[in-house]
Amino acid sequence: DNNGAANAVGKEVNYQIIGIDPGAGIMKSTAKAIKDYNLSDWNLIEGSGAAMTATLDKAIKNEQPIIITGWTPHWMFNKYDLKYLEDPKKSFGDAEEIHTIARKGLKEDHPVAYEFLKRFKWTSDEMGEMMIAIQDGTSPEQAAKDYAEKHADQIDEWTKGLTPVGGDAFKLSYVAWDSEIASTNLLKYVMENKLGYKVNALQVEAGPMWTGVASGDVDASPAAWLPLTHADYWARYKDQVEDLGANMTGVRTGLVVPKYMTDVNSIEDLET
Ligand code: PBE
Repeated sequence: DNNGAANAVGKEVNYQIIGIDPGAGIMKSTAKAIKDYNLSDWNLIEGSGAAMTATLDKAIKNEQPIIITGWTPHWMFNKYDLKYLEDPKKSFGDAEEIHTIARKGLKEDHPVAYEFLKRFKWTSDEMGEMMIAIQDGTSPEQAAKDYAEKHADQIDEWTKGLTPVGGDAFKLSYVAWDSEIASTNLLKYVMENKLGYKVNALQVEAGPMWTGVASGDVDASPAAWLPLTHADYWARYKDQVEDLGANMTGVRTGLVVPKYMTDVNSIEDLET
């Protein structure tokens, strides 16, 4: 629709949507939203998760309008008053989950790790505890230790009856998205301190995260957002990986703005 508010907001933010790394699924979903909602005047800006949150922080300090690609769980929703723009055309899907994926043959080669990774499942609030601690300056390693100590019962459930191994090497891959920094560091902590593994957590881009597991170079990753966000990667690699199931349900991606942008409530409002 052609309302004045939408034209105003486009001008105010220079028709820019502040994105993250180009391999992220949310960048593909945003490109789809730009088509679905006829936002041909708009540009999706590439960057990184860290650059996006730095730009957001600056805008909020100056109470300026800004549109970002956002997702939950994320500490930014605790730190700032933000809202998702409604997405009536479902460009960002719904009922999204985070899955753990493993290389073929993991069950035979590392049955203890395999069973642990299958059991690993937590909530968005739980991940939020770790994410906020890291954002407040705790190192990811220390945040994982603190989480594991505070949630000892949960860690016991994940590791119950599993006999620790004697220093086997294990490779995890993840992307430097704040949510995945938290999950990967927790897995590394538990596998090293409760299950006797020596874990190498490789920080990579989204494409290599999938190809690493598909080729067998990497043992597993807790960072597959399905069914929509990583739909392209899943379509390409589903026969070369094993899906160990959801480690978190009820996650979400979309376009996000500060709540003080009261004139903009739906992606439809961005149409010029
Ligand atoms: N994210 C966070 C990722 C998955 C995790 C939503 C930024 C993405 O691929 O878009």
